[in-house]
Parts: sequence; structure tokens; C-alpha cells
Amino acid sequence: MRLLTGRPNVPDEYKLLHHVTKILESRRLTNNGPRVCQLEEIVAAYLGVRHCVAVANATLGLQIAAKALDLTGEVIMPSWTFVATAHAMKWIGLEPIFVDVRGRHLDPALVEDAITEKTGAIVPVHTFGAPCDIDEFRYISEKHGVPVVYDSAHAFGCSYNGNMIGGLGACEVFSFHATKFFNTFEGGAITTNDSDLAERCRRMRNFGFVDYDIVVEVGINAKMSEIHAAMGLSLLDAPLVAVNRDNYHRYRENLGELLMPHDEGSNFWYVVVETDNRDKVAEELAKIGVLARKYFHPGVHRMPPYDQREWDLPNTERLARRTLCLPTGPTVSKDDIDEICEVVLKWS
Ligand code: T4K
Repeated sequence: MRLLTGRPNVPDEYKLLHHVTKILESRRLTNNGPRVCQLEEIVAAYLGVRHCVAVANATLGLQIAAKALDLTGEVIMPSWTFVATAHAMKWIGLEPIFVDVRGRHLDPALVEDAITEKTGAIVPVHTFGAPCDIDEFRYISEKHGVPVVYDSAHAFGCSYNGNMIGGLGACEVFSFHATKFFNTFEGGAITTNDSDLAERCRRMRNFGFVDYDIVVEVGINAKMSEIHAAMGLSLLDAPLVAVNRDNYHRYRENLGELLMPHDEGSNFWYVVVETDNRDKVAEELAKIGVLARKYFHPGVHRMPPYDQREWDLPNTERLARRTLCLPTGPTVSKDDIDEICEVVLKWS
């Protein structure tokens, strides 16, 4: 395949290599090193949030957030998401409860109907970088006393009414996986304005240590290493949004309403078409060397073990059948986009 959906953004080679040399010279490789601290500071300032806790990946970030909030019972979330949203919770003994989407996001009205005394938290996803119904979730959270943990895996660099996503709910969890808009090879971050929560997340990501030889609670190893942070630091000033925005507009000119819309606050990293002939389009794209991805197919509720019960999620089913993510980023040219669009238009 010559064009891949999710092909990583990479930094200027020399920037990264400079960091690598310094890391090796210093022999400070991990355990809250200076580059991790610097990345956390820059990210917190960029997002306008008090605390950023860098982690090894977003899956562990979600788990630490859940543990640090002492969540128990059920967590309400969309099924139309990457399986990690559900697995992260299930793996630590919480029960995902899937609620249908409205548009591409968790439907707040259905969430409110699904809240019971067992509900530990709501986990909405800013799917493809578009903010979900933040005001409604804030209202529901306060009304029912249920915390909201945002799965912001896709939303780094995105804003909502001019405010960066990052300081919402009890906390937010970003992914810095290689396939994301901004990456640290593998990585992620928990962001929050709650200082106590941030402190607990920091402890939990490092085995519950508060000092040499002093452990105060159960923790895990979710630390980001220096080399991962160096990748992030090297990528921070790359013009990623501008490239993606231009690509998106080119796609939009070609595909019009077939394309899921983005507003100007987006990072434009997810170019998603919706068509009844999704599988055929993907097949035809593969023939010209283009790997498009069927995010998110099938819905998580159709994967084991979640498929052991019946779920009524008609909008999720529809989207899972119809959506296809197309390649973007700096490795995709305008001509590539036109060629991809020709196939999409022909077979949609
Ligand atoms: N919540 C949500 C909503 C998420 O979408 C995710 C992750 C998470 C939570 C959890 O975040 P992390 O724990 O991962 O930080 C990928 C990613 O592994 C995953 O991070 C991401 N979402 C998900 C949407 O996609 P795959 O299995 O579909 O990726 P894969 O290996 O098929 O790669 C996609 C494409 O990118 C391929 O076309 C090849 C290309 N690629 C990939 C990698 C890794 C490259 O060209 N180079 C590379 O290094 O899961």
C-alpha cells in the first residue's frame, strides 16, 4: 500500500536525534525525567489546563483516571469508538454500558435515561476530534453527581468555542499513539484542573510511590520514557493542523456532503466519508494502493465479551456500517487526494 490512513507524523530528524544524544549522554532514560516534565508543562499551557500527567498510552491513562476517581460499577460510553475505551474499563472490573450516538457522539438524553445507582461515570468520546455535547454532559454530571471522564484520544489540538479541549469534566485522556495527530511513538496524557486528582494520577502511574521507598497505595507502571517525550517535543512546532486543514478542504471540494464535517476548531486529522457502499469503496481503494480504515467497525458492542447481551444501538449500527477513514497528513499530496476521491465518488 502506498497511502495509509494513520501514517504517523514525524518530526525533523535532527531535532529528535539531538534529544536522543542528550538523553544518552545524561543517562536519564525514564522515571519522570526532564523531557517528560517539559512536555507536560508545554501541553498544560497549550491546553490551558492546570495539570498534564504524561502516561505510557491512553488506555493506561483511562485506567488510572478511573482508579484515581475511585470509580466502581458501570461506566456509560458509546459503542462507536475504538475498543480501548471499553477494554480499559472492563480490564479493571468496571462494566461498560453502551448508549447510542446522536450524530457521531454519545447521546446525552439517552445517557441520562441510562443512569442508575450503579453508574460510576460517563465516558464520552470526542470522536474524530469533534467536541461532544460538553454543556449537556456538564449539566447531567452535576444533576446526578456522576463524574465525566472524557476520552479525548482523538482531540489533541482541538477547541470548543475557542477553548482548547483538555480541561473538561473530572479529567480528559489524550492518546499520543503513533497514528494520532500528535504522537510520542506510544503515549498519552491525563489532563485536569483538579490538583488532588492530578497528584493521585502521578502517584498511580509510578507504582503508588510518593518518595524513595514510600508507597501509599496500589499503582501501576504507566510512565512515559524520555525518548517518547523527546518525540513529542520534536513534533510540537510542526505545522500539522495547517497541512491537515488544506487536505481536508481539498477532500471537501471533491466529496462535499459525503464527508463528515469539521469546524475550524478541529485538528482535521480524521477524514471520514459516510456511504452505503463503504466496503466496496474500501476494496476499490485497496486496488490502487490506498489503505482506508473502517473506524469503528463493528461497534464495540459486537465484540466479545460485550456481545453477550443485546444492545439497542441503531445509530451506532448505521455508522459502523457506513464510515471510512481516508489518508491525510503531510505524506498525502493534492493529486493523491483527487485520485482517492475519484474512486470514492465512483463507488459510493
Ligand atoms: N480511545 C480512543 C477513542 C482511541 O481511538 C484510542 C486509540 C484509544 C482510546 C487508546 O489509545 P492508546 O492506548 O493507543 O494510546 C490504532 C491505534 O493503535 C490506536 O491508538 C487508535 N486509537 C486506533 C484508532 O487506531 P489500529 O490497530 O487500527 O492501528 P494499525 O496498526 O492498523 O495502524 C493504522 C494505520 O497506520 C495503518 O494503515 C498503518 C499505519 N501505521 C501505523 C503505525 C502504528 C504506520 O504507517 N506506522 C505506524 O507506526 O489501532
